[in-house]
Amino acid sequence: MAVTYELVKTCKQTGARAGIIHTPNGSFETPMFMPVGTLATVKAMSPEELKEIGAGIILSNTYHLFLRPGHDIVKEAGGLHKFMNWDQAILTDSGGFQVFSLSNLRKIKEEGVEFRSHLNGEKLFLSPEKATEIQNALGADIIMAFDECPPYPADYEYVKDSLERTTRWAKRCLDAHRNTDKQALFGIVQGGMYKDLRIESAKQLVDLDFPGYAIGGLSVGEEADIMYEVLEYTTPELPKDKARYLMGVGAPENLVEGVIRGIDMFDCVLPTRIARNGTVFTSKGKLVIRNAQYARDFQPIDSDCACYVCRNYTRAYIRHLIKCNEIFGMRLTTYHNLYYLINMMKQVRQAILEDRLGDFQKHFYAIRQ
Ligand code: PRF
Ligand code: ZN
Repeated sequence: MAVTYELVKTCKQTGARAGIIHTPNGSFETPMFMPVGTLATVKAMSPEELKEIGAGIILSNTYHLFLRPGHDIVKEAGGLHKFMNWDQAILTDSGGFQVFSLSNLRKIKEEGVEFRSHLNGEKLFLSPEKATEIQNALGADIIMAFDECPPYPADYEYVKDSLERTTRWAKRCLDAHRNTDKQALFGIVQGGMYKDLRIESAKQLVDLDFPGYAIGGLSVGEEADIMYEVLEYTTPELPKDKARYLMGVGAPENLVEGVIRGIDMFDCVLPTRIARNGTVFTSKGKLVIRNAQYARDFQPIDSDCACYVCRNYTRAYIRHLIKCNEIFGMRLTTYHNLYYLINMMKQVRQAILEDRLGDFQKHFYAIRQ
């Protein structure tokens, strides 16, 4: 198998999992947050910096690389790892979600999705076969099935039809996959916020025996408690010896709650996106560095953070750079936010190993303002 999940420990306080995921481009410890490199770059970060902060895997996007520069060019370069000079693991999302969130005028048919490029309006088509072919050309270690992420809210009948189509599409992705020894294809559980539909979706995908499973269709505008509830009844349906990935979730408290409900991997543009407009994570909660109150604040972003940025730069300086739209300001805030999440996950993993994630969770909320 191209990718295997090794379960190392289950926390006695919470049931959370500590593991290791082995891929052809190295192993990484879980739970893990994956930085997003949509266009074959994690905005403002070099591969060397990503390694320095402990990112063992990054995520990239089929939809974007299909539009620009085209998967043929990435393939000609020797694949995505070589193209972007990243020698550790990569996961590509299938485009299933981006087609719905970014493109215009999409038409969903059994065959696939017709849509117009968000860049130039060009008429394009993605199907399970096409999304798999593109991901085979890009060569990521983990690739995703082509799915439909229904909007929220959506009525029961719509979500039921949608998840059943997503299962048929998942089967077509498996049949189209040409590189099973080097790339693991993960299935994506859908089913909206309906318990029986989530369970139906999970059972259908587990029957297809994917090497790993994602939970899609969450963090689409629902309350956090609803997301937690969906996780509570969905993860028990998934095999214990395979990785579970919660797609598009990246707020610190959502990561802690997701891990407690059995999730191993997360990704989200949130830490990098908010960093570029000057919002940073700290152990006491989010801080908007643009605010006037930091103009003469010569402390680091987070005095509990050991990152390069917090060891060398002040809030006042970073605020100045961000206010002036200086590139270096965005590099510093991005570096800190990614370090913060990856380091938080390391602490979560250590707490799992020592059967005290419940205590960690209490302390995590207690110090937030
Ligand atoms: N499907 C895919 N990618 C995704 C999602 C999904 O449902 C989400 C939902 N939050 C984020 N990214 N393929
Ligand atoms: Zn820091």
